[in-house]
Order: sequence, then C-alpha cells, then structure tokens
Amino acid sequence: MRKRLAIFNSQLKYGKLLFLSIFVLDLCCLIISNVVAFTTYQNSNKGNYSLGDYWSVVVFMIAIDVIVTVALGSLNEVARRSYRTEVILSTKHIGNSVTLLSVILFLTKSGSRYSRVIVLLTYMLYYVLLIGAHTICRWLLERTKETKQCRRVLLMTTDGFLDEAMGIAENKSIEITGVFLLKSNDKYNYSDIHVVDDVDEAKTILCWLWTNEFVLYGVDTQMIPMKLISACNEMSIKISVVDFEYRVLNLKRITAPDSKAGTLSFLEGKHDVPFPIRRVYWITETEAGIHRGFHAHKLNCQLLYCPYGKIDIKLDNGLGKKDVIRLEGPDKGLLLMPGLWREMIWLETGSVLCVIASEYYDADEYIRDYDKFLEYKKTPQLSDAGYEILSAPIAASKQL
Ligand code: T46
Repeated sequence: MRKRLAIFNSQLKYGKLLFLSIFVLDLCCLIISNVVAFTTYQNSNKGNYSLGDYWSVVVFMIAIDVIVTVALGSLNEVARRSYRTEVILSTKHIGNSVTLLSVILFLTKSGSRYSRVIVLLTYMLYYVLLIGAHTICRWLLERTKETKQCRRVLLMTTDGFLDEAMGIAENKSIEITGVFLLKSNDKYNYSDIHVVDDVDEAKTILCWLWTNEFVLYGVDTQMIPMKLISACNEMSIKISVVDFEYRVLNLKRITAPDSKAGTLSFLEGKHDVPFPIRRVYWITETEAGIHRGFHAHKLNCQLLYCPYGKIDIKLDNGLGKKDVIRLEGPDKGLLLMPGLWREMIWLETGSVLCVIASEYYDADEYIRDYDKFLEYKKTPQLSDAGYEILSAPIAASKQL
C-alpha cells in the first residue's frame, strides 16, 4: 500500500495536470452516472429515496473510487494503453469498486435501504462513460502537436553513466522525461529530472509525460524489465539502444590500513555490471608477448579486468575506430558491448585476465573471421529483436 501511495504521489508529480485531469474526468463520469441513474429510477416512480440517502451513497462511491484508484493504481497509463487493455483495466476498476461498495452498502444500516438497481444502473453507465472518456482523451492527446513532434526520451542507464548519458539533454530537440537507473543510490544533482529505479514509476513517466522513446545508454537490452517492454509496445514507444561500444571503468578499491594487508576491489551486479552475469572466466599462466583474442561477439557483453600484471586490449569497431586500452591493477575495468573486434596482448608474464560475461559459452556467438566481422558490422544487428540502434551516440561518446 505504501508503494502504491508513493506511485500515486509520483503520478501527481510526474504526470502533473494530465493525471489530475483524467482523475477528475473519472469522478465526473461517476457523478453523472449517479445523477442519471437516480433521476431515472425516481422518475419511474419505483423509488422513494430521499436526497439524504442519495448523497450518502454518492459520497461512498466517490470514496471507494478514490481508494481503488490509489490502492490498485487502476488509472495508471489509461489513454495510452491498447484498447483491449483499457477495457480490461476499466472492467477491473469497476469490478473492484462494485465489490467494495456492495460490502459497505449491505453492511451499513442506511446503505442497506438504498436500491441495488440504482447502484447497478450507476455502475453500468459509469463503465460506458469511462471507456468513452478515455477513448476521447487518447484521441485528443494523440493529436496534441507537442506529443507528435517532440522527441521525449526516458533514459535507461546506470549510476556510473548517468552524467554522461545526460549529455543527451544538451541536444535541444530531445527532452528527457526521466531516467530509469539500474540501481540508484539516491544522490543526484538533477532536481528537475525524475530519476527512478522503480518499474511502475518508469511506466508512469512513459505514460503521463507522453514519452515517445525509451533509450538505453550503456545497458544491455536484457536488463529491460519485461513490464517496461510490454508497456512500450502497448504505447507504441520506440526502444532504441545507443551504440555505446566500450568504456573504461574505475572499480572501487578499499585499501587496508596496514598497506601490507593489500587492497580489496569489487563489482556489483546492476550497479557496475549493466548486463546479467551468466559466466565468469579468467586467463592465467600466460607468458609476456602472447596475443589472444582475434574475435568479436554478437551478443556477449563483458567486463574485463586485470587484477595482476599488465595487458593491452586492442579494440576495433569495424567502422574505422581503433583503440588500445591498457588494463593493469585491480581498480580498472573495461566494459565491452557486443560488436567489437579485440586482441589481447600480454605485456608481463603471469598477468591475469578476468572476464565477467552476459552469456553462457556459445561458439556460434563468436565471429572469428575479420572479413565476416566487417560484413556483420555493415548490417543492422538488433533490428530483428525489435530495437533500433542509434548509430551515432546521442551523447558525445567519451572515455571516462
Ligand atoms: C574473450 C576474451 C577476452 C570454453 O569452452 N568456455 C569458455 O567460457 C571460454 C571463454 C572458452 N572456452 C574454450 C573455447 C576455446 O576452445 O576455450 C578455448 C579458448 O578460448 P578462446 O580462444 O576464445 O580464448 P581467447 O583468450 O581468445 O578469448 C577469451 C574468450 O573466449 C572471449 O570471450 O572475449 O577471452
């Protein structure tokens, strides 16, 4: 319930007037249904209910509507979901309200005197009005000039790349509606941007701020929660992935007070590793001057580090960009996204290369022929999976 309330608060905060207007519209539908049902029934001479009875039931109904909306989030994302989902959501909303009202009405003395026919009639009318109102809202919102033209982006990234990803905001044609972090530590300088790590809040931003694009920055697509993927699909929100390639990471290091006791470094899932960790492997007992690698991965994201010794990693994106990153020491990591040709050169005998990987070992997922790699880079890679790759990073691609 606390979480629901928090989400409700965030709806007010994020959705501003949009959510409030939908909520007020919902209450208007309920009151109109009440008036119509009551007067129709009274005019048919069947009922002889006093206005007092009527008002107490109306107040009950409104209270229940508010409770159901807040507690069950029934108005979340209406007017942007598919028609089918909206009918299901409205049915659930009204089903829950009727159940709760029936319990209260028939348990209280004044309530039990009130006609079930009027209540039933009210909810039937309310159902029709609600679906109609949401359809009109959607139609109006879809035609709002601003929503069609502006590129409104919900960013998905990690704490470490947040500042870098926010470079997108510098691009005037892109408005960042919020940032969905894999793991949040709650301390950000962006008072005007909604930074969330809760899927429901992210969905709220997608819906109520009329976001039309969901952009991944330095995060593997496997990290998108299913709920967000289906919300994007339903709201026809495009999912794009910034061609992030690689970044050098500073890993955390804790040095013992007694320097002879050494240092401790660590990596945390989600926080430092923006992909699901499926495999860890390490290469040891290698002589200086040895070259390994000479391949690229189609799917595998990796985090490489060399806790002992010195190893050069030569990278080639197949599009003319070549770099050499030197890994040495326990506090330096190299995050590699798929689609990079690599060669590892051992500079010192016994240097240890450790790798955290997003995929189980699969020989078919490797490209070991350089010409085939260049060919592969010319073709869109993730389009089959329904994501669009942004060929040029929207934020300036820079090394950390
Ligand atoms: C990479 C760099 C940094 C397995 O059976 N399971 C495994 O998990 C791995 C990683 C390898 N293998 C077999 C496949 C080969 O028969 O081990 C043999 C040596 O593998 P490879 O020649 O690919 O090793 P490297 O050092 O060239 O590359 C390795 C990783 O394979 C690769 O993913 O990015 O380290």
